[in-house]
Amino acid sequence: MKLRSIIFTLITLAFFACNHSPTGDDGYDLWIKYHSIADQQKLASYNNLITSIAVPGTSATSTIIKTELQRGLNDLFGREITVVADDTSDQLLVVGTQEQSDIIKQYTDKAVLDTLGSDGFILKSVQNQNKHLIIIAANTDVGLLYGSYHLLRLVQTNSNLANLRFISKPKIQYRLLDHWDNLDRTVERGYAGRSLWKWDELPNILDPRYTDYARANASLGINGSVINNVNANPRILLPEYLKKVAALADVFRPYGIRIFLSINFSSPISAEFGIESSRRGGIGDLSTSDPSDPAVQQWWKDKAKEIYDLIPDFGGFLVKANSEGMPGPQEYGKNHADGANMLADALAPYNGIVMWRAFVYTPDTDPDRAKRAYKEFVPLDGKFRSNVFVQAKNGPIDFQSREPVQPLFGAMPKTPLMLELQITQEYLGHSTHLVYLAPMWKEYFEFDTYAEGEGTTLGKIIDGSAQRYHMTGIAGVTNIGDDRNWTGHFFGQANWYAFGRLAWDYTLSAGQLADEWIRMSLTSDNKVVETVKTMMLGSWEACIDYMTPLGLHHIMQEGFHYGPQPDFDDARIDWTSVYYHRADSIGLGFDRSSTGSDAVGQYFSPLREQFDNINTCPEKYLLWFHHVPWDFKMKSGRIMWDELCYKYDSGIEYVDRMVATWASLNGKVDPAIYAHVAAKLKQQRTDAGIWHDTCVNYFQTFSKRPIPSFK
Ligand code: GCW
Repeated sequence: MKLRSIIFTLITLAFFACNHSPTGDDGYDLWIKYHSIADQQKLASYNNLITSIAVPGTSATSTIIKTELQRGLNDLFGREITVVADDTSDQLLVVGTQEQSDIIKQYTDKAVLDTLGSDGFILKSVQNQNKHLIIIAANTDVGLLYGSYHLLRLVQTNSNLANLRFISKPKIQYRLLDHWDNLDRTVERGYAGRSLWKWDELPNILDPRYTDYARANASLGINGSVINNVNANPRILLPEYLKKVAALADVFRPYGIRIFLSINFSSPISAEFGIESSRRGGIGDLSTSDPSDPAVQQWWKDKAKEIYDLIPDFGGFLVKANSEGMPGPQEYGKNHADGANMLADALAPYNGIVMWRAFVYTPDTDPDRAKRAYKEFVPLDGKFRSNVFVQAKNGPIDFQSREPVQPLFGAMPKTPLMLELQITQEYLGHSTHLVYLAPMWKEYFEFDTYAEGEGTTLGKIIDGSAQRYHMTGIAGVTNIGDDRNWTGHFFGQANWYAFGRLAWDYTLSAGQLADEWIRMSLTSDNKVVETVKTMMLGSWEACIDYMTPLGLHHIMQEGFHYGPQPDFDDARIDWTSVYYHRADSIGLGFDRSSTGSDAVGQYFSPLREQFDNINTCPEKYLLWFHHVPWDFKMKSGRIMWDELCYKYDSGIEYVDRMVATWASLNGKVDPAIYAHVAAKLKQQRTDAGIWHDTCVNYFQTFSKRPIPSFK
C-alpha cells in the first residue's frame, strides 16, 4: 500500500513537472487564450446572457465556429456551453446568415447586411419577451467566423455584452501576411526560428501549427498569406511543391485565408540557361523569360492552370523584379508594366491578382535612392492591367525606424497601390528589442499626402476612398517563425496582433489595440494593463531616439542590420552608412531639398515646401531632408549637435524606465513571461548603450564639440 502511494506520488510529481511546469506560460496560445474570467460580477452577467449557442450552417467554417466558440466560452465561463438548434434556448447566441437562420432573418435588416460585403458582420443583442439573444450575422460563413472571434475578444477583454450593437466591415480587401520564408526553412529577416512550413513533411503530414496559425490570423481578419520569400526560389512552382502548397491551402481555406506565392521572374528559363542576374536559374525549358515572347506567356498560362487545378481559390503572385539581383523584364528591355501584365493575363481567367513590388532602386535611375521607385513607377500609371497591384513599402528607402511616406502614394491615381509594412523588426532590434509598432503604422496611416488636397491621408489612399481604387490591399512582412512563442519576443506578438487589426480597420488606436492585446495575452488587472500599455506606447519613439533620431537612417551594421555602424563605407554606395548621413565638418544629414537631390519635389504641395524649408521641416525628418549645420538652432533652443546627443540620451533613459517598470511587475504577470521579457530588456538596454556610444562618439569626430550632459 505504502509503495503504491509512493509510486502514485512520483507519477503525480512527474506529471506535474511535464504539464504544469512552474516555468509558466510559453506564449504558444498567443492572444487566443481563453483563461477563465476572474471578475465574478462580469462572469455572472455573462452567465445570464449566454447559456447555449446555435450555429445552423454546415460548412467546414461553420464547424470551426462551433468548436472555437464552445472551446472559448467553456474556458472563459468555466462551464459547459451547449450547442443547440436555433429555436430552443432563452439565453442563446445565434450565429448565422439570413439563409441559415430564421432568427437572423427576423432580427437583421437585409439592407444593412448588403452593405457588409463578404467579410463584414453584425453583433447585436436582442431582448424579446423572456428571450435574450445575442446574434452574429453576416453574408458568408467567413464573415460569421470574424464576428465570432470578435465576440470572443469582447469576452476576453471583459467588455459589456448587454445592449450590443456593433457593425463592422474591413476597410481594406486584401489583408495579407508576407512570409520571407525560404524552401530550406531559413527565414530572411526572421528572428523567431525557422519557417513554419515543413516542406519535407508536406503534403502528407500536416503540423497542427498550421491550424493554429490560421486561427490566429482569422481572429484578426487576415485573409491571405504569401507563404514564400520575395527573393523567390523558382522551385516553388515545381509540381511537387505545388502539391505541398495545396495541402496548406486546404488547411487555411475554412479560415478564410487564401494562399499566394512569390514567384521568380526567370521561372520559365531552363536552369542551364540561367541568366546572369537570375539568382538561381529557372525550372522551365525556355531560353528566355521575355514577357513579349509568346512561349513565355504560354508557359505562365499553363502554370496558372496547373496551380488553379490544385488550388481553386489561389490568390495570385507577388513579384520582386529587377531589384537586389532578382531578375525582371528590364533584362529584355521591357518595363515593370510589361512584366506584371503578362502574369496578370495568365491569372485573370481565375480572378488571380499580381502584386508587383515597387521596391526598386537601380542606381542609374537617380543618384538619390529615395527617389528611384517614384521615378520608375509614376510614368507607368495607367499602364497596368486591372488585376495588378503595385505594392510599395511605407517609406522611400527601406523599413527604417522612421521615414516620411513613400511619395508614390497618391502619385499613381490610376493604379491600386498596396501598402507593405514590416512586422519583423529588421531595423528595430530584431526579436530582442521591445518595440510596439502600432504607433509607427498609425503615423503612416494618418500621414497627409495632400494628393487630392488636404486630408488625403495614406489610409484613405490605401482604402481606395481617395482615388477610387477598384481593389485595395495591405501586406505585413511577418515576424513569425517556429519558435514556441511564434515571434521570438513575447511582445512581438503584439505587433502581429496590431497589424492584423489595423489591416481590418486602420482607424483603431494604437492604445486600444495594446489594451486589447495585453488583456487577451497577459492579464486583465487594470493597473498592470495601464502600466504595460504606457510602456509599449512610447517604445517606438524611444527606439528611434537611441538608434536614428531626427531623421537619421540606414546607419546600421552592414548585412545584419542590428547594431550601429555609422562609419560603414565599403560597398555599393547606396548600401553604405556614410552615403545616408553625410556627416562632415559643417553638419549632418542628406540634403534632399530643392537645392540638393530634390526628393522633396516628389511630394505634393504644401508638403513639398514644408519639407524643403529647413525651418518648417518637421524635426523628426530634419536629417532626412537636410544637411543641417551642427550649430543649427532647434525648437528646444539647443543646437542640433546637442539635440542629437539629447535624443540619444532620452532613448536610453526610456529603456531604463522600461526595465524598472517591468521589474515592478514581477509577481503580477506570468513568471515565465516575466523572466523572458526581463532578459530581453536587459539586452535592449545594453544595445541602446552601444548605439548611443557608437553614434555619439563617431559623429563627434565631425562636430568637434563636447558631448553635453543632461543629467
Ligand atoms: O529590407 C531589405 C532586406 C532584404 C529584403 C528586401 C526586400 C527580402 O534587407 O532582406 O529581401 O529588403 O524587401 O526585398
